[in-house]
Amino acid sequence: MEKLRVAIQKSGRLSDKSLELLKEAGISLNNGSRKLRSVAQSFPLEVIYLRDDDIPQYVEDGVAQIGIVGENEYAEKNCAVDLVERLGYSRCRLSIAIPKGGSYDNLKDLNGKRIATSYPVILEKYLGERGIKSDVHVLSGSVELAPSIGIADAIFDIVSSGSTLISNGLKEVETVMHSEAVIISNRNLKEGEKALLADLLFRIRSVLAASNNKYILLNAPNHNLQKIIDVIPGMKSPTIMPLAQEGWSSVHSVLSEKTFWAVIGQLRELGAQGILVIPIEKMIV
Ligand code: PRT
Ligand code: ZN
Repeated sequence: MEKLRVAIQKSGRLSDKSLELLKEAGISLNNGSRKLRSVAQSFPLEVIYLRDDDIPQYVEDGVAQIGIVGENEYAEKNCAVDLVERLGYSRCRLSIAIPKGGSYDNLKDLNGKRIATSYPVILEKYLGERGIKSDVHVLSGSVELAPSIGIADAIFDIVSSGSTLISNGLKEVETVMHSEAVIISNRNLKEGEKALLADLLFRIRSVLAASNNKYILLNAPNHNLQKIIDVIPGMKSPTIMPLAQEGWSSVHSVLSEKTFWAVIGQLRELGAQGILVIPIEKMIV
């Protein structure tokens, strides 16, 4: 019988959330503590644990049919794999930074400059497309130290909060790409593997949709009912039920996390009362 092999980072910023996602998709693994490999009980799937740098190549080679990596590793390794889903966690950006006292107007200022990075492929593509010729130095770690020890004029690295840059006396001057965890897939899956991947993606999308949405219940004065419905359209349209009290209705709907606070504000202005917001466990879209 076909089985999906999924490559996940062994230990690092992607590991816990990736395992958590599989768990929420109903896939429980037989050994809680991470080893080299674990087998799922309720789904024909096994997980292999690797360094994130190695995952794109293993997926291209078909050692694993799919993998979860940062989009930056997917872009840097430039392997022949497909990006099949964005997962929304481990978000960061990849930026160029220079010493904070340095002057900077635009990318042309980087012509002829030495830039230290662990992501030469992404950087050279970005500079090349814009006609900039810099001297790219590849370092495997501690890139942020390069300017202060005199081996580079600028760096290109991952930024999240920005505090690493600040504590190394650097300032961000260009954001080159945004990254988040993504699922990548081998391009030559067998029919059975494709079907398993489709099933897994269906589950994962239900988990993601649920975490991006909330269930909302509220009491609306009938004279503003249409305006309130316009603010919260819901998945198809909201459910409306009359309240025992004359002139009022109960409205049930689904709200996106992104617009949540803005919508709540509008609902209150329209006279909505008794607003309840409830997490959704799974959302089948
Ligand atoms: O051992 P292995 O090779 O598997 O792990 P790794 O050390 O290469 O990767 P890891 O676990 O550090 O990161 C895995 C992935 O998480 C990265 O490829 C990114 O896609 C994503 N990610 C998200 C980050 C960060 N946020 C992050 N902040 N990866 C690294 N950082 C580092 C960054 O290198 C810099 O030194 O954190 C520092 C910057 O953070 P701020 O908050 O100070 O700006
Ligand atoms: Zn790595």
